[in-house]
Amino acid sequence: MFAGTMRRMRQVLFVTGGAVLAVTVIVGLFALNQANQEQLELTSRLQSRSQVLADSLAESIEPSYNTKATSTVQRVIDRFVSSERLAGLGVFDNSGIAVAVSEDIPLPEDARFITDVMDSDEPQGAFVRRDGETYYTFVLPLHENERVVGALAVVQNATYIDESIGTIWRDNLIRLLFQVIVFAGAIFVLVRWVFHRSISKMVKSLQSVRKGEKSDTVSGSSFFEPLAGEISKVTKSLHQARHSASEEARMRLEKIDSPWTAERLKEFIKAYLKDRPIFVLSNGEPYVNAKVKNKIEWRVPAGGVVTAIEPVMEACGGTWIAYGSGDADKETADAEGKLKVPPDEPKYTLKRVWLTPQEVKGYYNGFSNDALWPLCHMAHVRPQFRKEDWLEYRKVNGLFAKTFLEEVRHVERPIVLVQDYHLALVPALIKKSRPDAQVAMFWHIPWPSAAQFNICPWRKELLEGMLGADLIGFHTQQYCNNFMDTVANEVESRIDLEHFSVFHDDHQTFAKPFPVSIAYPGSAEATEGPDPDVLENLGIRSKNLLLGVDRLDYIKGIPERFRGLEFLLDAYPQYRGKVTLLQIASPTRGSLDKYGEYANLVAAETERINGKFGTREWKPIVLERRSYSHAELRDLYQLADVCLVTSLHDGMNLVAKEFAAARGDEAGVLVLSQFAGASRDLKGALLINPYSAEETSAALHTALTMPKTEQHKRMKMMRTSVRDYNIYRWSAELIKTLSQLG
Ligand code: ADQ
Repeated sequence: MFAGTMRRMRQVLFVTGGAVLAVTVIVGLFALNQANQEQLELTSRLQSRSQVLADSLAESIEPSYNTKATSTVQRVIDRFVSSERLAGLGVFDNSGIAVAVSEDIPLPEDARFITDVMDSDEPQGAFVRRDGETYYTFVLPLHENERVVGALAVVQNATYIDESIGTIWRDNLIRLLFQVIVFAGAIFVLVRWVFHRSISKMVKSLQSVRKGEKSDTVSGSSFFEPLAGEISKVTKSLHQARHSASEEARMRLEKIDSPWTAERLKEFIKAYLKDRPIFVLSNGEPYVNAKVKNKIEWRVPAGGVVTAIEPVMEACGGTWIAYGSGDADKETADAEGKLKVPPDEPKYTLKRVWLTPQEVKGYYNGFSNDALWPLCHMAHVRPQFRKEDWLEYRKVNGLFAKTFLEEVRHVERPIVLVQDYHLALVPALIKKSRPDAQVAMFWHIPWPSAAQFNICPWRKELLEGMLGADLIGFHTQQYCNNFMDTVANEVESRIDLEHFSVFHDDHQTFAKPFPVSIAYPGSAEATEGPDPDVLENLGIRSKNLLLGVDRLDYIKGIPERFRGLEFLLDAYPQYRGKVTLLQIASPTRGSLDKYGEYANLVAAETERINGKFGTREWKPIVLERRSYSHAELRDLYQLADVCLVTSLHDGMNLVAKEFAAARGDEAGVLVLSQFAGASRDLKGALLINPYSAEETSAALHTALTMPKTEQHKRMKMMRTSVRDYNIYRWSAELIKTLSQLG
């Protein structure tokens, strides 16, 4: 707020300063012109006066001069000097030697001035400065029988010319000062209170019209009324266009083959849920507020759950309950931990849950990420089951459930979408207090085999917690099958394999695949080409760009990807100096040792491979250990020849889908791990086993030599599948299935 005011103030001062400068220049030029004219006029008058004087004096002197009566000449001079108040007079012979001069006559320093006048036989004048005074010396040749025999110098004090010019400048400066004060004041007032106020008022009014907080009429001050009127008309047409888009979307609702959009989802939700609000519960929040150099900023954290759910919330509105992890999260939320987001254009409510460091350690770092995450991913990292972590996990799940239950105290049949493995116990906790709530749980990571899940000491409690949901969604049918096997092994229940449901404790839970996706069309689609300087700024000049984008997580197979590249450079030396793998890796879960060690391993492998092949001009791997914005990533997706997704195991992997969505040119090749859920959806990708460097290298070679027509064919296939099953359709199908359950 303060920064905004300062910025506006600077703008006002800038405009005022500019105007003052313009006035100063104009007045300055005007004064200069006036001074020049005055000088010319005064000088010309002085010259003609001197000429007249010199002529009449010459007439008196020439007879005496002819008779060489020096004393007579001297007398004439003295009399003239005193009677005409001259500064001096002098008569010189034809070699320039003084014949008779008045006392202390100021003459030009260059003695040749007088002889030059005689040589040219042309009268001339010159200004002379002496003792702070200015004199004008006019020299006239004297004649005898038309022959120049000497010269007469008439000297007048010309200081008054300087004084007169000085007065002109002084008067003009005073006038300028006065004008500047009046002018600057007027402009300041005009800009600050008339333009600025009116424009701010109009912007505010326009914003509330855009957000639908008021009708279509934009208001401004009377000064801007015509403009405000025009904008109102445009807003009205926009509103009408929105309305007809929404009508169209409503009409298309039942047409299966038309693409899903945010608008269509909105209409669908209206039709299906009437006015029932949607609640989302997840560990991670979509917007984190953090202090950067004493300023509060917000960022969207890197991660698949946020990428998937955010567009749905933007389209449908509702409340998203999540852990507030940013160091400025409390300051930016109200007393209930709530704020409207997205910050730029609020569309739904984010309610933050506050956790203690001990809870974060046990529930998040401990049980969620050090036990469940490795348990569900086959990445050969041993899960750590600690009783104290489990207790915190139970406690925090209870806290999330309680927060939700308070929020829906007055809501009938609330709909809630519980996200991911951090909150497995929440569905049963909700159902226990609110049997009328419709609960869906989405499991964003793989579900392992029953035998693998069996090693978890609290498997039964976890499964029973999940079975509180009416619907459990997984990315693939395989994960649903694994889940059913696990339930059959561990929980006393009846399994209905025909409908893929479980009866447990008089409650039926359905398990279904809903392959998660991204918002496409939407921000994933680029409207303009990538910024070509991006690679130059990273020092990448290679002919071919290979790209990896991941959280720095051991399931993502980053060192394996590097070894695939190493294999390629060994097997096909022709690629040395020609290809660079740009790896964007955002640090994640930093407080867990395994993640620190993994980050070090990735850095060490980068160094090793760069040391092995790199030259002064070229590095095979460029590692960027930071988070990129979605817009920056889109540029890179568009510039890449090959995108590498080599997860050792991955629920879905949205980077693969983002790459396809960004390629409006239908070029580029996706090399994709067969162990990522996305390999089921993206049929145009080159599938690999990431554990085999040889296979990765062979796929890279195929990708780098793939004809354009083949690339187009494959990319088109992938884009069609992402467009047809985008995140809007994903959520529509999930919500539709849930709402039809009872
Ligand atoms: P993640 O494991 O986080 O998600 P993924 O699906 O690939 O993995 O999504 C990552 C998201 O974060 C993408 O939108 C990507 O653009 C972004 N991202 C990754 N690295 C980034 C970086 N360096 N800078 C900025 N953004 C970055 C989990 C599961 C996945 C599943 C999703 C959704 O592990 O298997 O696909 O949830 O269900």
